[in-house]
Amino acid sequence: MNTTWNTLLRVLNEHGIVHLTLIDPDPQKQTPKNAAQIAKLAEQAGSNGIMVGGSTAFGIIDETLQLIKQQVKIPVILFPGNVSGLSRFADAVFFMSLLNSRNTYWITGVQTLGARYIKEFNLEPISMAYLIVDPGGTAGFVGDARLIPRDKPEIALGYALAAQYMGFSFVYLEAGSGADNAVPLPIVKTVSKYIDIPLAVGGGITTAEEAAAVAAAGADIIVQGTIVEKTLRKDGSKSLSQTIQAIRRAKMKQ
Ligand code: 1GP
Repeated sequence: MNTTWNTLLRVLNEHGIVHLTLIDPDPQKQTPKNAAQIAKLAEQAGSNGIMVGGSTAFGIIDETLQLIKQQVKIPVILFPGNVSGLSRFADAVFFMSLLNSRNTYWITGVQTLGARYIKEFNLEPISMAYLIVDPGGTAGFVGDARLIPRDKPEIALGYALAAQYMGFSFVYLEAGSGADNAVPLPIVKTVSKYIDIPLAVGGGITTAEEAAAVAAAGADIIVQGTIVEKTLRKDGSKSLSQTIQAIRRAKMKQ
């Protein structure tokens, strides 16, 4: 089946790693036109999909998605921070549950409110267990997360295995957008060693070396947002393409 999830799994099979570029459609951060330019350059650099979303996104998401869809062929996937992050103009949606939230709204509530729109908009839902690791950034604050301590890989593993047993398609370890430090490698190593579903890692991954280390530690999907926006403005797709080559090389060595 030619679904978005199957497309990503095929990339994973072929290259050992998937790279996703996150674009925050918040109008305070960029215009829909800029967002579409970033998406185009990210595709040229070899990124395998565009995630659109953010903890504070609201309002002009439809326009952003329509412009992005005009520019790229790679999948465009919603990463909604709330029901307002849904749009009929994407290919799929990460149907996420913030398992380590204190507030049931983020675990099953927002999903219940959004499910009908996903059906009506004919979006492909891809279930994701969302786990926020200290410091967690805006996502951790908004999502009222009991942040996974950075020195406790076993807690992350417990959540990740529980997610697998509950039937989630994949696990996403999030340190928070713009985090000073990405998810610690021992957490990535421990979780990836024991789970059988794909592991995504994001938040604060900046240099090619850092991304390669996260890939070598066992991540199947690497998500980058902030640094992509910064470097694409500076040098077009050059830095991002170097990062993507670095994560693929890291997997080839294994
Ligand atoms: C998305 O947090 C990631 O979930 C993106 O983080 O903006 O730090 O790359 P960055």
